[in-house]
Amino acid sequence: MRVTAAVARDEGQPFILEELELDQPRPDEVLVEVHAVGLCRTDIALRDQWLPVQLPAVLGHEGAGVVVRTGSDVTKVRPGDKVVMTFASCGQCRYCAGGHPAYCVELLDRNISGGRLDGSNALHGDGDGEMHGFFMSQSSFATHAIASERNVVKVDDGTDLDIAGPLGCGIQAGAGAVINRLRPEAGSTIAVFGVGSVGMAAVMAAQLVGCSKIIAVDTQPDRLALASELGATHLIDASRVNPVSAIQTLTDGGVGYTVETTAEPDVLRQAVYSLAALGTCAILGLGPAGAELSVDMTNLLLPGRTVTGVTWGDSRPDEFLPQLLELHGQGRFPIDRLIDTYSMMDINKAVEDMEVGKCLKAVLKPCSLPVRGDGAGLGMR
Ligand code: CXF
Ligand code: ZN
Repeated sequence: MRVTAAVARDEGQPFILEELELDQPRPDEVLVEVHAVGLCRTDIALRDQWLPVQLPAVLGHEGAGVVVRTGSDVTKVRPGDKVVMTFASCGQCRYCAGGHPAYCVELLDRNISGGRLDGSNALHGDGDGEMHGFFMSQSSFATHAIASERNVVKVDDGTDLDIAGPLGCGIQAGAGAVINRLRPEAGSTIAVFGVGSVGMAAVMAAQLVGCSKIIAVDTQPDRLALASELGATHLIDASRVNPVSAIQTLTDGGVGYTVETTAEPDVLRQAVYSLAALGTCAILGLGPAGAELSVDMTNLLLPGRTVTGVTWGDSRPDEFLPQLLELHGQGRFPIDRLIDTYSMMDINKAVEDMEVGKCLKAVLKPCSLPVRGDGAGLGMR
């Protein structure tokens, strides 16, 4: 079928809206009409080749929509069901079997290669137009997407699809790092470095689990102000003060937990050095290739501090995403406060707004290209 998709053709270049051909779902796959899709920093980082995803590609991995058709083996969903698309995993390795699919042994191959494991793609350009079109088992910067049964999460009929997509990646990552992995005890202290959408989800989760001091660290005053409304008890503007000393003063020597969302090596270092003895720092972001962290073995590590990477909130999405939606429905997890909506036509504006911090989380509404010819002059193919 014909679909309209935002294509990443060249490193660092704007996305281009194009008409492409989408295959029918395979037996274990699902065809989804995409109603809305979040823009994640990883989409931008991969377009810019921080990891070698193959281009041209249709990115997008926070899709929410309605099932149109299912492959013959699919039992989890039916046509008409609302779904959120999330990360892919094999379901069989020891990590998947142990309830940690975000650490699947095939995680990078299934999510970052751009295509299916067998090298095939669900999307194709016209003629010999090669297209990598199964990114994170969805390629959802498009009017329609093919996903695997395993990475669609069925959500309630009443779910607002315009805000649900980011649960598939960024929101799940921030909230899950706290709720599923760090598991701070009620009354404990936590600092969140970088309150973009992922950090904001971590702040909301820290409030949900009863942290007594929730310290938001950022360089943008408007983000800090929102973090305060969403649960942060203390705010640190890292452009004005040294966050490590400020945190040590606020907490009598360091926090029990830190969440690092910026993927900047210097900020990660601050997040590690802000920990009290026995504290744990969770690293969430995709950093520059080859970036390293060096820490003092004796003074920092021997007193029991832990530094750990947390992908997709170490979550089991079929359970965790509906739980987060339930909390949202109760007004206890207001992710709508993080979101600005754009037409897919304006994807490059959304990228720019997110990069300069004008918007925390852009959600794109897919649209079809104007009838061939009308796009002339709009910079579209
Ligand atoms: C990232 C997490 C780190 C590995 C690449 C994907 N998550 C999605 O945005
Ligand atoms: Zn993401």
